[in-house]
Amino acid sequence: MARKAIAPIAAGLALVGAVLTVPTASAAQALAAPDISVANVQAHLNQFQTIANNNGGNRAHGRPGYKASVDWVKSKLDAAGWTTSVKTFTSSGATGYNLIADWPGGDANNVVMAGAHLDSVSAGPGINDNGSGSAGLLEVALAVSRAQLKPTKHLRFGWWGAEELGLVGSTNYVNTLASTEKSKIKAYLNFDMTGSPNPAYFVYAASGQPTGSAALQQALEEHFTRIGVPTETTSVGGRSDHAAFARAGIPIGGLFSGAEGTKTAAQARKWGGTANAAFDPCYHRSCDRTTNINATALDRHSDAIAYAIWKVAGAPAR
Ligand code: DPN
Ligand code: ZN
Repeated sequence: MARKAIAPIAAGLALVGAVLTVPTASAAQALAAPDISVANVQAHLNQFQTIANNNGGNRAHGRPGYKASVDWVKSKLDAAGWTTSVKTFTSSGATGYNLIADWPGGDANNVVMAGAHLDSVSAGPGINDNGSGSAGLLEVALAVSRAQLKPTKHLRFGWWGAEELGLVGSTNYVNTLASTEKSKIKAYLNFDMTGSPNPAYFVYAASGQPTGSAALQQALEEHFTRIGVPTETTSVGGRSDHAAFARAGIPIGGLFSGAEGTKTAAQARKWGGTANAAFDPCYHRSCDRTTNINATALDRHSDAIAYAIWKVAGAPAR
């Protein structure tokens, strides 16, 4: 979304609903989360780039490149056996679209959601922001299908519209859900920017969020720990689509490889890359193209998404 600050989430909601149980470490050892193919994720990014190229250079809300992105992701999910629906809303005089996908099965009263915004800014194709999170989540959805996963909990993924106009799609989704449906959602994981060219490895801080969850933070950190990549926590506040879920009292977590912020010397020592330079110098610019992706960061983040989803949804060991 835009870089403008968003009204802080009411502090009074702190910790409401933040109780969440996930399997213990020993159960995690038996996790059979797949290694997500970064080549497949990159192929999805190439598709987003092509869609932008064919539609005036962007995939922005209200522009044809956004709807084309929705149609393409939906077709992949439908072919893989997900149950999809497109929910419309209106923003700035244009129709917006959220794409919702349910994996059949699991406890319908115990829903684990994950989401990524699918729209770009109008200035460019939005490949890192947020083709990266959208493509990673799509490839994890396809991996769920390949595994014919039978998780304990019900899995639902969302690709949000009009995030860049002020978190409009995700807010519309949460605010139009019946309260009984809202109360079934036990976790929301957000993936907004996961392939930054000068990457960070940030996990949303449980303590920095109104309903940040230590269990979700840990599930998101665990893959990085196993591959020996240090993470830092970050307080993303209300800057992405988790915000509406947090306001509704739903435990949230997420991953973030950095935007306009500057990498410190200490961060460059532990993560490589360039100190005193932006994590993503093409943030919200026309140069946010497929060339604006660090493949190693994209790979690690996509694997971490799969790991966390397998773990939080209670996927059985093979
Ligand atoms: N979607 C971008 C933004 O809201 O400015 C990137 C971002 C995501 C920034 C998550 C902070 C946290
Ligand atoms: Zn974004």
